[in-house]
Amino acid sequence: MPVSIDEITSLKEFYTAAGQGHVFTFFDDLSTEKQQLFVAQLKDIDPSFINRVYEKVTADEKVTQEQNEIKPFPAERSGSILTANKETIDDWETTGLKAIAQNQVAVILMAGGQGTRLGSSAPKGCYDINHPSHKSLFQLQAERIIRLQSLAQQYTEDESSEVIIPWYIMTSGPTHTATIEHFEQHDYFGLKKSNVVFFNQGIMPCVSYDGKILLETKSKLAIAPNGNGGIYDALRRDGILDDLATRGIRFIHSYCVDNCLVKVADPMFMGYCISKEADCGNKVVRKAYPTEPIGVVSLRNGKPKVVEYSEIDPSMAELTDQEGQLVYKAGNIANHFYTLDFLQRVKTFEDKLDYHVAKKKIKHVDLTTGEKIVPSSPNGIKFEVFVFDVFPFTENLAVFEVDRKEEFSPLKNAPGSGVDCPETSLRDITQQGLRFLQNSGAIVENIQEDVIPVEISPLVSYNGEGLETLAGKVLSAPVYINSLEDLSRL
Ligand code: UD2
Repeated sequence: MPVSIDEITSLKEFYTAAGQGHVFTFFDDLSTEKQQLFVAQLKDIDPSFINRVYEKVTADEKVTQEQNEIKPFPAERSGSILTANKETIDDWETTGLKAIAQNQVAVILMAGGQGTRLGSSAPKGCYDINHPSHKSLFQLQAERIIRLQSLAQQYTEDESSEVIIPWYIMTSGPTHTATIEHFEQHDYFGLKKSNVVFFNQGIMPCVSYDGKILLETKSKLAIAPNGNGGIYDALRRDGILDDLATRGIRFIHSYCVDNCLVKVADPMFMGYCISKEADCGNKVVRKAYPTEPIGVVSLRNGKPKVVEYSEIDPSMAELTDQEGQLVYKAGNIANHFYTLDFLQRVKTFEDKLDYHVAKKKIKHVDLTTGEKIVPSSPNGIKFEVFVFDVFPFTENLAVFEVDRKEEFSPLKNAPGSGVDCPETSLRDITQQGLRFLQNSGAIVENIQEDVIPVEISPLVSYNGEGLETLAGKVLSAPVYINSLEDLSRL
């Protein structure tokens, strides 16, 4: 139904009273159709809320680190796969697999980021790191779910019952349609469509450094996804919490899209957190160098907190102990565990979650000339909530240290940049494939420098298991095992 003049007048008054009336600068010259669309966008946003967020984040920037007592997260409160004995690790894994077998585990993928550093306009999950099979990151993750479902089958009480790990994928405006199209084109990579659920995170308007909402065009506000912490609100708003409850899910693994080594629904991590009766959990790796772009888990005023790499004070990041090790070394890799109860509880403290400032280059329209401006340096602010900002509100956060080389190879930067880029992703997953073969007792010969020596499909092995038949065999590279049939031929 067309919007009435009265409605437009009161909307103008609403924005003007909040000091944001400039968004109507070009309104009267727009076509009726554009006016209608613009009004629909403006009605969805509360300008005084944007002002409050802006005032809070700019005030928070002035709070110095000294005013908050920050300490490293105590090692004795973390579990570590690097130091635990085999029996303990096996126990964690069995606990996790049993929960999966009882269909109590779901996975949430945060895939709403725009991947600007990588320089690709497609969603990051569609990225092909140039694996021989040219699988996308989404496909690697889907195949790990399929394999894990079949590994957990042996723990079901009734062998005929189907193990399902439902996969919830959070997208944002810029990634939503292309993500769904990618799954449709690939027939959901062998997963049942009904067990893959897409949901859309929220948005926030972008503002200038003095807090004024920017116009992307004369009839549209400049907006951006509201950060991966938008997950909590989106889960509730889009009915995902209800769907989890209906399916009988108790434990959830969430993770970020751009890590080719990610252990989706990792039974060891799930089992560790379940055995600790944690409400929330976080995986960490040892931070490699002070400026590595990962957050560090610490304690702020006694409460667990991730200090993000974009906000850490350099003196804190560089601090070393007597052995020369980084003091703040518990590096966050964006892999989180939650109980469903905890996710349901988030609404009780959600209004206390902080917004963070990301200073970005924001395309906008000049209000005086109407000209489109494409800035070459940051000119405004995007507001983001971080997924880990719920940690201070947890009752029992489990921190779980894992082996970086087996679990973390982030894809952040453009090809050729040498760090956290497609080449390092391919190198790390290939090295892992070689380790899987060597650990199973196979010998790989004829490795040539210019040929990728190994690819093992996650459908064949999730974590190096399932390759026992290769013990003692001499294999000539390249060894590409794409299916159980390929394996049986070796
Ligand atoms: C994230 C972590 C950082 C470290 C690093 C490891 C946060 C806030 N920071 O930093 O501490 O663990 O990853 O790789 O988690 N995303 C959304 N919606 C958004 C923004 C991001 O879904 O609005 C997703 C994005 O698609 C990705 C994940 O969140 O899967 C992490 O986003 P990022 O790559 O921008 O995070 P980064 O590398 O700055």
